[in-house]
Amino acid sequence: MRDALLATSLDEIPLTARGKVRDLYAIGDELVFIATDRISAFDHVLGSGIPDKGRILTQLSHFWFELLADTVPNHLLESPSAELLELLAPFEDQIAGRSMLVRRAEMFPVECVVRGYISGSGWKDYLATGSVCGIELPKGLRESERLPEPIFTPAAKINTGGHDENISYATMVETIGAEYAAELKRLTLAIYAKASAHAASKGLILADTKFEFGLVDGEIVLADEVLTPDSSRYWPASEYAPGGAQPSFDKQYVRDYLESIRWNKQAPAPGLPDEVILKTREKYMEAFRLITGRAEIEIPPAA
Ligand code: PZK
Repeated sequence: MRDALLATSLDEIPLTARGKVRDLYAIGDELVFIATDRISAFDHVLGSGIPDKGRILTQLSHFWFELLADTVPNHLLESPSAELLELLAPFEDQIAGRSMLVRRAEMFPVECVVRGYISGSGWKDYLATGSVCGIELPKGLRESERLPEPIFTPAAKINTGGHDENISYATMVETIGAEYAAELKRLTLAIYAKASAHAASKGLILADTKFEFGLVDGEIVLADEVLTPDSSRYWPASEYAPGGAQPSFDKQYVRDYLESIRWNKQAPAPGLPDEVILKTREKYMEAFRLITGRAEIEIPPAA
């Protein structure tokens, strides 16, 4: 097994943003997303990584961008500049197979969430108010139940580690304007329709997912990572049992382990035993194989 890549460094290329799991570098209007092998659980980045996780998720994002290309334009660079490729060449081992070269976009400050099933923060809000983001739902829904139709539930990005805050569509309109709000909602529901149908054909329920959009030269593009297990809830259809929380497709071994050692969920987060790392890696690969129909990820020779 290869080592997990936990941190990146591209020397003089400036780091623009470091997320829990991904590092973002910028050279002018060209950006380099690098998905590391870091894994988070219970809102903390854990002490161990999952080898190849970043490659698996990046290649899954690329698969979805291509499948969705006739539904929405995206932020992937069609032809990265020679200057960019030359600058990145010395760092092939950190980049190959786990990076996205993307166009700088003016990001909309809204998370575009779509839910086909009631789970997570949606379930919490429903229990408290009977609605999610101001959308009234039928009474008597059970946790994880399929909704009568998919709902668009935007959220405001909260920086500095906080959770995003669900907002009403009216608040989204106040934030970005009625025209952009309507178009992002339309795109989000159209992408979900296509992606959830693909997932269903592979035996997976796409319970919910989150998109980020931006503007490039005045055009709305789908940005960020897309439809990965880090941004989506996938459930095996064969094990679906509404009436409670569904096990996480990818992180259940991790959560079970962390509960078993009774970690108090305060920093520093513990590392993981080899068996948990290996089983979790296999879950990410299983998701990749099911969704893409490919047996293996690509491991570039440089890496
Ligand atoms: C952008 N993030 C989130 C945070 C990451 C990613 N195409 C774009 N143009 C400009 N900015 C962004 C994007 C995209 N996508 C995305 N922040 C800015 C983020 C931390 C680490 F890898």
